[in-house]
Amino acid sequence: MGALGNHILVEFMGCIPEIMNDVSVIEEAMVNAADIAGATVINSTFHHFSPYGVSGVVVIQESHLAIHTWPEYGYAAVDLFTCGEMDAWISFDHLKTVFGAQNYSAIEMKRGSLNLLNRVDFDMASIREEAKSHINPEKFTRNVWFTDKDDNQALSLRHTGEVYFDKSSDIQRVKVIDTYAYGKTLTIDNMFMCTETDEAHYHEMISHPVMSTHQNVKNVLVIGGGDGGTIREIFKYKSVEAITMVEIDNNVVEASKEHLPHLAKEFGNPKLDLRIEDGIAFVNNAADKTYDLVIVDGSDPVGPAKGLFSTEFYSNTKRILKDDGILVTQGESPLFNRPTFIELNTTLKEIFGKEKVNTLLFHIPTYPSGTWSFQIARKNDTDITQAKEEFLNSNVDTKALKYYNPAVHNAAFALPNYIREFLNEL
Ligand code: SPD
Repeated sequence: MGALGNHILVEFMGCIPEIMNDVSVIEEAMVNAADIAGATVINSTFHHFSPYGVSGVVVIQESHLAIHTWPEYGYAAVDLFTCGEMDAWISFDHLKTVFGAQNYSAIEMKRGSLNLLNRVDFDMASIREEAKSHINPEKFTRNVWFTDKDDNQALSLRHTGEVYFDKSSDIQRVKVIDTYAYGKTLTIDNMFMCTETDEAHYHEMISHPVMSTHQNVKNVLVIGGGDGGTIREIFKYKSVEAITMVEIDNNVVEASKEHLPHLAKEFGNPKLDLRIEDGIAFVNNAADKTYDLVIVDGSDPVGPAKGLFSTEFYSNTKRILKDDGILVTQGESPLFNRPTFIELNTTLKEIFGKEKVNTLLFHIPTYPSGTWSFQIARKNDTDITQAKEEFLNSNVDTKALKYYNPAVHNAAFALPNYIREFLNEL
């Protein structure tokens, strides 16, 4: 007696870790594995999880192929469930090759043994008639998802599976993917950095509140910011004479120049001194009282950006600011990265003084939780919480901006009670 289906449970071991962490390569390999074995692909759904791992399913008319990967172990658990004539061992061979598996084991089992099943009679004729009206989709639907997550929360964006840029170095992995809802998107180490659609929220809010408060910024230091979005905003002010941008990873600059031209438009500005080197070392060695404004436009506190959250780094930024200088730094999320958010605020208050540090909140849908912050520290007593409308009107066309305006400026410094409470500001 036969069975309805055949199920091969596969352990692929010693696989190439980079491939095990690459949702686009895995999706393509799984769809091709189905295809070359003669299956009809109906749909594919794949998720990448930050920092590691991919899960996905290819639904085929003949059942499904599924995968879960653990890149840190070079391991993939694969299910090849088929019925009919399809030979799933062809899919197996294809995946073994693409994944570079050094080792494998497989258990093959029959599913739906006809020894155990009783066939139920039903009206086949009418079902056949109805079936004629169903046609298989001309092109199967792909669902490839990028997920930025911690242990308890995640944000996923569906993308086309197309990867425009993908370079890894000792520093980090930089990618540009194409998301359906937010356009081209820069990711670093599998975390969202900027999307075409909402990058302006971030870059306008890191720039205009501090630029308009200071009112005469001439010399600027940007640490990080290799995508170019921040300098694009800062160069809107006529007073700016020089920007030194210290970006640790040239791949970020390259990715942006090649694929995100709306961000990269000021890289050719002759007032820009772009240095590809470590921002922390640069700040350590910079001369006292040099800058009107220091902007720390870094990524999250893992990998190379970790040192951008330390006491030593911020003591040095204070030292290199002029007496009326201002520091603005990427402050993480009060909802997603609360310990880092609090620690950074506390560190800055210790260094600059409690009254000279302000938290600015803004909305950005593509960062986990959607609520993000900048911490702003001043050396003098200028009030940053009220927009300087007159100055803004005569310097920037705020109506042409996407997110920032004077009312948004004022509102951004209003903190909800729960945040004031954990920042000890109630
Ligand atoms: N979790 C995302 C934090 C990213 C901060 N940096 C973004 C760089 C934009 N220039």
